[in-house]
Amino acid sequence: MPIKPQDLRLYLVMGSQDCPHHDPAEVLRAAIAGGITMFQFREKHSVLNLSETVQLGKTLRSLCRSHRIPFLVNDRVDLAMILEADGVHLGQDDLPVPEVRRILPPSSLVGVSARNIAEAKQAMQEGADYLGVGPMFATTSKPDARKPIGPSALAEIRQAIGTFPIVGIGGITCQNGAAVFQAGADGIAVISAITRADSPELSARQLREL
Ligand code: TZP
Ligand code: MG
Repeated sequence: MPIKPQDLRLYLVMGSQDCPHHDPAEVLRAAIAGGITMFQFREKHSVLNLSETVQLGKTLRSLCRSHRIPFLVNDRVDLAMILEADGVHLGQDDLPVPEVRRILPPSSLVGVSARNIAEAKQAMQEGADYLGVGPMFATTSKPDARKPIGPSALAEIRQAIGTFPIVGIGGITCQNGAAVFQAGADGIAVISAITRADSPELSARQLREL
């Protein structure tokens, strides 16, 4: 089943490392109440061991399932299979899309990170369902993030690839998110704007209004 571009509108990316103030399941529950449209489980540089990761993944997976929110896993195709995820999100250094497609169920969604037109076109040719383009702005959630490319780079990618689904990511907030939509994104992906907010629900609601 192809992705519905409206599912990208407000995409929460999160792992336990992103939730210093609240329990991750509570953050996800609040974010769903606030109107997120898609979720990615991204356990990175976390203190959880693998069995704790699976346990947390199952909890988050079941919350998404009961609210019909697509649940994707970052990088880890094995974890995606264990959790019966709706798909995976792959970076440029992760497994190649065609190989991943061979082992995931046929209807799985595969997202790919792209920073420029060449990476975007390659991901499309290899069969990605959507592109994550960024970092839009400076981010503190990804220690190894490259230099921000800004909404103008997303606009150039949009120009080059037509209507293919794109979500912008990196440093997006209520204040700067509108610029990402204006550049042609179908949606915005955020970590800290929701996970580190005093009220993740209110923050999700405000981001949805963009
Ligand atoms: N990929 C590019 S930037 C980023 C990821 C996972 C981090 C986004 O986090 P935040 O807190 O929304 O800047
Ligand atoms: Mg990755």
